[in-house]
Amino acid sequence: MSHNRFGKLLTVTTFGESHGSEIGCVIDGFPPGFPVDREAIMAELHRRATGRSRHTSQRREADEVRIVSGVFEGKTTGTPIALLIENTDARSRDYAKIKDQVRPGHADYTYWKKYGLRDYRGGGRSSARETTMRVAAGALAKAWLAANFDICITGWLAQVGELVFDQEFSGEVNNNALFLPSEDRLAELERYLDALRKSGDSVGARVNVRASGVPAGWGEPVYGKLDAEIAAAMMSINATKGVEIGAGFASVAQKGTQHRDVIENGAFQSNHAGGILGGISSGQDITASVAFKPTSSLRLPAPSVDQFGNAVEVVTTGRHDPCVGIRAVPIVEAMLALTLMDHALRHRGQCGEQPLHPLHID
Ligand code: EPS
Repeated sequence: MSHNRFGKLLTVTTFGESHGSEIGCVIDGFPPGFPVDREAIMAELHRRATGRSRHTSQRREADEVRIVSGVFEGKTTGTPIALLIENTDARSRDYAKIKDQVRPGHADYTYWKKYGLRDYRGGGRSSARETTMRVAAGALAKAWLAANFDICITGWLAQVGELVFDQEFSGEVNNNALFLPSEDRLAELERYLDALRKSGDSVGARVNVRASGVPAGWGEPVYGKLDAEIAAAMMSINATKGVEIGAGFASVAQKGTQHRDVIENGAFQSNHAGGILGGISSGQDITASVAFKPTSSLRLPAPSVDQFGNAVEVVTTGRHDPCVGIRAVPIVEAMLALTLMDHALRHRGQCGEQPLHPLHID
């Protein structure tokens, strides 16, 4: 299976399956001499981990990261950084019943059609377990962006089903286990999720993300647009069904006079562009919004087929997320961090460190 590598100058190759012995990644192109804080990686992994609340999968992975190479005396050496995490709590027997069956809404069918076989244990490579390594690599990218450019990346849960949370976001509170912008509606969301879990169903979600402090000028024209690569990065996350940059699909109903971000007193007066113009960062906050589908592994029976074409009723047992969008928040942040760091290196490679034009707009 190819296409397991992300990025151009900063590359991350992930490997492993949900129920294999280990998952891991190799990060290549990371600049040398950067201090690596294993605890900071662990903190990010903990934010994404299963079993942090009753509202996410109850699989309890230790997610202890092992730094295998590329770091010497606490600093990156410029050589490939390999990270490994052991899978400690896979329960493959949960999948025995559906090993020949197609879960409606899952990649079971398409993996069979593409490869002729599939590792049915926990979804194998198609499992969201793979996103662990994105978050580990993203933790390094976040730290590098913060140390070198003071860039801050914040994601939050903006919507779950019909519950919309975005309006209250002040930009500060982001530490509750459900990644709500404000704790004021935590109880309401918990009640909603409790009822959902009891019903056996799942629900979709929207995750918003913002990067502040990104200098103007990052990105590429035409085929390497920053917004295109952010969209691709987000679409590569399991269960993503849509990505918006800035005003996104709301742009459809806007007039040009409303959408354009006018410049007065040396500053942009709005940010419908989401911080990207012509595929290149403008220096405004980069904003994106990602839609996650409801997960497809449900204990509620559904009509389907097995691999021999027989009609079956599929019931998925095991430990699943009723709303995968919750744990997607740190993954979205990680993918934005990796995309931005890749572009930082690409920009430096072609244009150097210094701004090439004196005009500056806040
Ligand atoms: C997942 C199914 C569940 C989740 C898993 C993602 O695990 P299992 O494969 O054991 O059924 O717990 O998430 C993780 C293990 C993780 O670390 O994110 C799926 O179908 O995507």
